[in-house]
Order: sequence, then structure tokens, then C-alpha cells
Amino acid sequence: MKKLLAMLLAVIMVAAMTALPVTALADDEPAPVGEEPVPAEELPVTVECDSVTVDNDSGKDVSVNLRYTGTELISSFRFKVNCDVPLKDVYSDLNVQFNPEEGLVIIWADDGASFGACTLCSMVFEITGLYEKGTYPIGIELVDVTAASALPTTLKASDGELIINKDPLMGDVDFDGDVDNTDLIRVARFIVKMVEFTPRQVYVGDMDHSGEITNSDLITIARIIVGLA
Ligand SMILES: [Ca+2]
Ligand SMILES: [Ca+2]
Repeated sequence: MKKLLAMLLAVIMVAAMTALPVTALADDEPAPVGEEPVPAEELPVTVECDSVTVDNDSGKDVSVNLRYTGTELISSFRFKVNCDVPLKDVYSDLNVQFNPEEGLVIIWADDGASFGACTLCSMVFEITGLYEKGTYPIGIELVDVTAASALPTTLKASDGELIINKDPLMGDVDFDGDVDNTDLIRVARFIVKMVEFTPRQVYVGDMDHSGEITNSDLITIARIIVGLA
């Protein structure tokens, strides 16, 4: 009976030993601790675009903050900004290159430097036309990113929106916020070809949206000034 028990014990011991994870005992492979390591190709790089609200009564600058919120050090970004309201230019104290036609923005770190999780840049652009009051989506389309460690990364972007909270003030051809005699005189001078107007001025001076500024628009502006319209 003792012999049988000893044999049974030996069988259990062998079975227990063979059930141990062989990989965990190998010298060249450390035992897994805590969470599973994130594969390099899943390290996220995220760019966020703020929503901004602007008036529409003059050539306002629009500031869009782009933030890198990842943990991986990176050396450069390329992304596109898509918006129905065209971007004119980008200003930033970082190394930024901008192609207005393509909406392509390139940001890069100085040699030997890299970006960490911080605000990357404030893009400032000007509204180049006149737009109706409304909400215009700003789409951020990341093209690629170069990690300082050369690890591959996953790109993510969050879109924003441009909210124009005022319609253009029709008749205000000098964009000072009022329709007054100064605007009337300017429109009159434009009609007799004494001055030239920018497309923005032509738009707000064309009171009846006929596509051109005529005496009819001049009369409408005069009626507004004296309170008849
Ligand atoms: Ca005015
Ligand atoms: Ca007109």
C-alpha cells in the first residue's frame, strides 16, 4: 500500500512539473508581468482639432489648435485640413510648412529633437470669402507620422468645426460694422468706376444679389441709412 501511494505521489509530481509553462522558465524570455505589452504598430498618435467660432463681418483670423496626445516621441507629422472655408496660411512658432491648395500641413522637430505629448501648434488662417452663418466641418486627415524611435504607429485624428455666427452685413463695404454714408459714397464711387472693390466688397455691396452692384443697390443702401429699409 505504501509503495502504491509512493508511486501515485511520483506520478502526481511528474504531472505537476510537466504542466509548468516551459516558456516562463526559459532564460531568454522574461515571464509576462501585468498587462500584455502593446504591440508597436498599435501605439496611437492622435491629433485633435478644436471647434472655433468666428464672426463674418471682417477678415478674421481663425485659430485651430492641433494637439499631439500620444506617448510616443515623434519627429514629424503630415496631415491635411479639409474645410469648405479655405485656409489661407498657417502661423506657428514651430517648424510648419503649409500648402493652401492641398490643405497639407507638415510639422517637424529640429534635428535631434522630438515631440512629446504637448500642444503642437496653433494654426491661424483667414477666412478668404464670405460665408453664410452656419457650421462648417474641419476635417483632419493624417497622412503619416515619423516616430523618433522609428516604431510604426497608428494614426488617429479628431475633426473640429468652424462656426460662423453672423451672416455678412450687407451694405457694409468698409467692414466697420455699420451701414452709413461712408459705405454709400464708396458704392457710388465704385459704380462710376472711381474705385475698385475686392470680391468681398462686391458681395456685400450687391444688396439684391443680382451679381453686380448697380444704382438699385445704391438706393437700397440709402434707404437703410435713412431708416426706410
Ligand atoms: Ca460701413
Ligand atoms: Ca445688385
